[in-house]
Amino acid sequence: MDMLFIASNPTNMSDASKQPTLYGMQISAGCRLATWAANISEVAVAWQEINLMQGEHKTPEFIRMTQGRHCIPALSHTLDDGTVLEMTESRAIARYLCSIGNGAVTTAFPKAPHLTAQIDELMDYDATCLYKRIGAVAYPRMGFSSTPPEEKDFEALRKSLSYIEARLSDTGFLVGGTLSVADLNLANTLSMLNMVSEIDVAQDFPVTNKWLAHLQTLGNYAEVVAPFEQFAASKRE
Ligand SMILES: N[C@@H](CCC(=O)N[C@@H](CS)C(=O)NCC(=O)O)C(=O)O
Repeated sequence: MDMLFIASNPTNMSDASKQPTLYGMQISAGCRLATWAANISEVAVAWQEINLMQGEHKTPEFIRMTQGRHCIPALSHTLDDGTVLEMTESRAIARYLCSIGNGAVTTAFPKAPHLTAQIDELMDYDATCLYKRIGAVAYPRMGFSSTPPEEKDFEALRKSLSYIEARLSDTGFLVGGTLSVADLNLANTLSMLNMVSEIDVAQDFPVTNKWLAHLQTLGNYAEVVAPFEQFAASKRE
């Protein structure tokens, strides 16, 4: 398990020893979300690879750190007063990293709770619906499921894309006319569309397509997604 540092320009952190550590594998969508959020928010994080195939998530220390869940991504962050935050759940980790960072990614609108509610709504939608729908189509193609996708799975995914298309305003963002963690979350999940050649996003969902193209120019998206793109390409061959 090699440790390396993957982001520069620490913000709001008093010294390097207080940098959070992210644990995971870059082909995991949740790990990519956390890494991308840290980069855009200029939070320097240490990266520790946890190779699931080699069982590195089943070590006693990782099981302890994840409170028995042994899942990635996980984050550990020692605060200035010595408090140790150890947590799982990619969306919550992304929110946290954005909230301790440079403010480039909105996580809440303190003066407009109705907008915060929309961030929450969309991220809950990702967790409970969108991710499962795209997973139903993409996971079998990545070798992570043996259930081949059916027409109803494609229809469900199209329904989600129609929903996102309608939720995008002419500001080019999902909520409040500004970049929020909901944009990062949903765009990151939709990176798995590269396994779904049956859906022509550019033609059928042009607003979503433009939004995705813009989001993919932000921060180190290209670098973060590269291992997954390579993996996906190898599965498409
Ligand atoms: N809802 C969680 C899902 C985490 C999850 O299922 N991670 C998978 C890899 S993508 C994992 O760690 N599997 C190994 C295990 O659970 O033992 C999140 O978004 O972080």
